[in-house]
Amino acid sequence: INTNLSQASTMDGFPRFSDSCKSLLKKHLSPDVYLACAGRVTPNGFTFDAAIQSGVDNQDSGVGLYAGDEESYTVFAPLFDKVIEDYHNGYKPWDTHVSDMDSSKLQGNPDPEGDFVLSTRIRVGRNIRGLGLSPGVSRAQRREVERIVVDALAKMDADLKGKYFSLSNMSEEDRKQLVADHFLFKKGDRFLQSAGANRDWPESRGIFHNDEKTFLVWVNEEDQMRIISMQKGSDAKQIFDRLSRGIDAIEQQVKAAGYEFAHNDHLGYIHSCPTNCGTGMRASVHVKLPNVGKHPNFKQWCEKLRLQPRGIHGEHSESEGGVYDISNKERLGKSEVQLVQTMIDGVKTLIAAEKALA
Ligand code: ADP
Ligand code: CIR
Repeated sequence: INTNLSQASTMDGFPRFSDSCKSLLKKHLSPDVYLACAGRVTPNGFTFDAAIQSGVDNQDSGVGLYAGDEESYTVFAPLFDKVIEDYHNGYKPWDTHVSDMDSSKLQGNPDPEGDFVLSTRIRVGRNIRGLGLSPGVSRAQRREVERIVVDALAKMDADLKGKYFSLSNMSEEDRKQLVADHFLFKKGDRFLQSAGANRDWPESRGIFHNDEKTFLVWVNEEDQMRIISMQKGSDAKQIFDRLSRGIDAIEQQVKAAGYEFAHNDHLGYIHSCPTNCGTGMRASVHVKLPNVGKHPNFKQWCEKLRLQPRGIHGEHSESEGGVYDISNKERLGKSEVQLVQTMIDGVKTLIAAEKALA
């Protein structure tokens, strides 16, 4: 397999973008970048066409590209580097990423009276080195991931102890309820569908959770693992602490099984979507902002606070009853502690604005 830059590329396959398309893929896929990448393929056989298919099919993508394996980030670096720099606030190809999971450093509560924040959730993604990322994983590798992760989760104890529910055995009613209650991923996401990440659905997918549904792990969705800590209210410190213990406990078991998390000093934890590299962390609140949310400057304010607004059922959904999902936008180049603090401080500012506008 030739992963060499010198392999001849032509513009014959250059994608068409609509005038209204605002994706980072369209913005950064110049003819030069295309010619540098189009003839390349990763050592695992993941092609450049596969990496950009989601953004070509879905012209309303915000980003529009996915990695099929850890090597995609280097083999297709002319495109991935530019998108990463743009999304993660100027992060450069020579920058290094540092992790910090010390929850005792977190300051303050965004809503101590409990009038605005309904619930808080912090998630990270993790993938296992050598087993493909969802757009490029083979069926056998996906089965191996489920086996490793389910074995690891069976060893959780105390408040992290729980049960694994395979999607293949789950009733449609139970599945829908878990999605509606904000615990489980959606089915048939068209962005992941085009990326090839939904092959063999629902095989090898599932969810683990403790009795209280405050510690959850999604298996083989967009990433091999999404590790989640959530609860009602706004005690980010407690949620972060539970998450941190959960990640450590899983990592220990993954190592005992002879594997390791895919990670490097530049990209932090490797994820299938370039928006998630680094910490893979999205710390969010569901918060009542009926006045701020409909203000014409809402999106600009969020951008300035380095926050991302989403709707009530997550990405690509709408707000209902003035409740928004507000989280940190960046995940790379800042530590986990810094990102959760960004969310806490920014949400405090938005709540102050909501009070002023009410
Ligand atoms: P991800 O967070 O993994 O990027 P989504 O944006 O699709 O993915 O969100 C996944 C689910 O988590 C959705 O059902 C969403 O409503 C829910 N969720 C996100 N933040 C919160 C929160 N603070 N409280 C309760 N549910 C939340
Ligand atoms: C898009 O470009 O809009 C989708 N591919 C999602 C991008 C970021 N979200 C994510 O990783 N969950």
